[in-house]
Amino acid sequence: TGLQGWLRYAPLPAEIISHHPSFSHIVALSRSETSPVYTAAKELQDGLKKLLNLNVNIVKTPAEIAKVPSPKIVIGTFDSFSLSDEKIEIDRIPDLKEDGHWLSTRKIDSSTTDVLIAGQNERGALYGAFEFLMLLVQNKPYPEGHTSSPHAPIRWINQWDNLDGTIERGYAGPSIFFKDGAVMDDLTRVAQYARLMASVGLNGIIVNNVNSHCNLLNPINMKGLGRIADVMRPWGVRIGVALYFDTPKDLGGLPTSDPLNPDVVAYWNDLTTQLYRNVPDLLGYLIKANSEGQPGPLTYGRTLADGANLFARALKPHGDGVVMYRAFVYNHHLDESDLKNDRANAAVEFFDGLDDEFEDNVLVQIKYGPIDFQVREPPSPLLSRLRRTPIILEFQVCQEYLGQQSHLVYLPPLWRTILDFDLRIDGTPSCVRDVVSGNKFGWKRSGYAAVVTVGQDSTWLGSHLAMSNLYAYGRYCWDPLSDEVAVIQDWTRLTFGSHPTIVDTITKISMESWPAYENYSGNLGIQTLCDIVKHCHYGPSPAAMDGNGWGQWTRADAHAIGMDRTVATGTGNAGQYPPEVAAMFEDIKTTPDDLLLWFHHVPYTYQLKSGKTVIQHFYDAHYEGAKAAQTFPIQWQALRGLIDENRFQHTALRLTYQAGHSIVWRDSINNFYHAKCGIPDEQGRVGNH
Ligand code: GCW
Repeated sequence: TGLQGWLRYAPLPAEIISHHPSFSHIVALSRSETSPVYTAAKELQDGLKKLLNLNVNIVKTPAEIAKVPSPKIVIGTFDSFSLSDEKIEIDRIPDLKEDGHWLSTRKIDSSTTDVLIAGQNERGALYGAFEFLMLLVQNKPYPEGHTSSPHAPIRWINQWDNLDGTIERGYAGPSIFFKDGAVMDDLTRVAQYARLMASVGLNGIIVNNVNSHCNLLNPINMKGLGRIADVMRPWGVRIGVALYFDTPKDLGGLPTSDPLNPDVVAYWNDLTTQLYRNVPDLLGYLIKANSEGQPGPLTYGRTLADGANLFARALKPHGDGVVMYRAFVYNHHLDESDLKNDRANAAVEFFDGLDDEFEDNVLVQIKYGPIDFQVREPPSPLLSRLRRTPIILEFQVCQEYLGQQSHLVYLPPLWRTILDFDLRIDGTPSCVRDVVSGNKFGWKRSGYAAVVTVGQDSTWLGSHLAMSNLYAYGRYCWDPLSDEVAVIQDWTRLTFGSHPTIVDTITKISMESWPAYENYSGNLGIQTLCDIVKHCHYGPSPAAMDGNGWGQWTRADAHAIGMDRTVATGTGNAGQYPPEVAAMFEDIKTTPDDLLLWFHHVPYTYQLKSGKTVIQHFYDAHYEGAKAAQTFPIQWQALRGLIDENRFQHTALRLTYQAGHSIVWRDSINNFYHAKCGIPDEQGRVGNH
C-alpha cells in the first residue's frame, strides 16, 4: 500500500465524479513515446481511470488529433501547441521559467470545455499534468489560465547508495539502484521513484553515495548507469554520479590522482567521454573530497579549486554538466582541548579566497547548517560568502539525526528557519531562499539537493508518515514560501484521503513533531544529543557529544555548557557572518534562546529571555517534548477505520515506539545533566527515578 506514495488516485465519490466532464481523449502533442509529454498523457489516462472511472484514449498523430471530439485534454509544450491546430494565445500568457507550466480551459459550447496543459518545456508539461491530477484528487477547482514556475532550476536528490546494495544512513532496506557491485537488472522501483519525484517537480538525482567507489565507473557500471538514466528520463529526471577522487589510481592503475597531472586529466576526460556515451544528458559530478577520510586535491598538495576544475573541464565539451563540489570539508580528528578549535568554522576557512577560482560550471554544495543536519542550527555562514560561485543548499530528508524514520519529524518548519533567515549580505535583504534561487547574485543555475535514502521497503523510507518530507521537499524547492500547514494537508489528502478527521489529525501531529523532537533531544542550540562515538547518530547519548574528534561538542562540565563561538572570547565563528548577523550572535543578549548554546558558553543558572534558567529549561523542555509525543499514538487512534488497516497499524506501531523512546530521551538527558551540575529540578521530577 505504500508504493504509490501520495500518487494513489483513490476513486472519487460518485457525486463528485458526476460534476466532471467525461473526457474521451487525451491529445499528446509529442511524437516520442519516451518523452515526458507522452509520460504525462499516460499518467493522465491512468489517473482518470482510477479517479473518475473513465476510459480515455491517447492520440498523437495530426490525423488522429483532427478527429478527436471535445471534451478532451490537450497537453504539450508551448512550441508544440503553436505547431499544431490546437492554437492558444501564447502572447497573453506570462513568461514562464524553465520547467514552468500553464493550466487552462477552452470553452467549446455551453456544456463542453476542453482542458489545456502547456509546459515551457516537456518536463513542464508533465508537471502541469500532475498538478491537474492533484487538484482533481483534492476536489479543488481547476484554474483558468494559471501559471506556475519553479523558484530554482536545481531541484535534486542525493541518494547515498553503495554499489554493494547497502545504503549509508538508509533506514528502508537495500538499494533500489545497486546490488553486488553493479546496477540492478530490474529497475522497476527506479521508474516508480522517478514518478514520485516528477510529481513534485524534482528534476535530478545523484544515484550513488558521496562516499563513492572507483568501480562505479567500470565498463559494466557505465552501461548500468545508462539504463538508470533511460528509465528516469521519461519522467524528466536526469541523473548524475558521485565520484571517488582516487579513481585514476584505484581503477585506472595510474601512480597518482593528482588533479594537475596530465595523465590524470586525460584519464578523467576519457572516462567522462565514455560516461556521456551512456548518459548523454548527464547532470554532472558530485564530489566529496578531503572529508571524513576521503582523498581529494589537498592529498596531492593542490587546492580545492584545482580538484573541482579538473572535473569541470572534463564535463564542458559534452553539454551542460556541472560539478557539485561539497563544502563539507573538515578535520574529523579535531582536538577539543584547544578552545579555539571549531568544526563550524571549517567550510568558510577551506573555501576562503576560492570564489573567483572555479570554472563557471562548478557549484559549491553546502549543508544547511555549519555542522551536520542537527535538530537546530543557524544557516551555514558559507551561504553568505560566495558571490561568483553559485551554490546548492543541501537538506536531508532521511532523518539521520532526527529519529531515522522511527520518530515522526515533519521537517518543513525546520527548513523554514534556514530558508527565511535573512543573512543581511552587504546590509541588504538576503534571505537564504533568495541567495539559493540565484536572484541575489544573478546566478543562472543554483538550487537545492536533499539526501533521500529510499530503499526497497514498500514504504520507500521505512515509515508512511516520513514520506510527507519527500513530498514537502519538492514543494519547497518549487516554492520556498509554501505554507507548511497547507503542504501537509495536501499530502494527507493525496495519501490518506480528505476526511476532515484524517487531515486534521495528521496535520496536528506533524506540526507538533519537530518542536517535540527538539524538546526531548537537544534544546537551546545544543544539537541533537545522540550517539556520535558509535556513529549511529541514534538515541540519547549526551556524554558522547564531548571528547570526540568529530567536533560535535557541547563543552559541558559541572558548571557551564555551550560552545563559545564569539569573536571576543571564543572560536570566532560568529564573525564569519555578515556584520549585522555577526553582531546579533556575538552578543548573548541578542542571540535567540533557541541558538543560545550554539554560540555561547554559559552557567547552567544563566537566565534565558523566558526567565527560566538554562538547566530548568532543559528539564521542562524534555518533559514537554516527551509529553507531546505521548499524545501522538492516542491522536492516531482517531484514524482507525478511516484508513486501511495496514497503514493504520504500521504507523500506530511507530508512533507508540516514538512515545516510549521520547521518555528514554527525556530521562537520559535530564539525569545526565542533573548528575553533572547537581542542580535540582524545581518540580522535583528529575533524579528521583
Ligand atoms: O552526516 C554525515 C554522515 C555520514 C555522511 C556525511 C556526509 C555520507 O554521518 O554518513 O557520509 O555526513 O554528508 O558526507
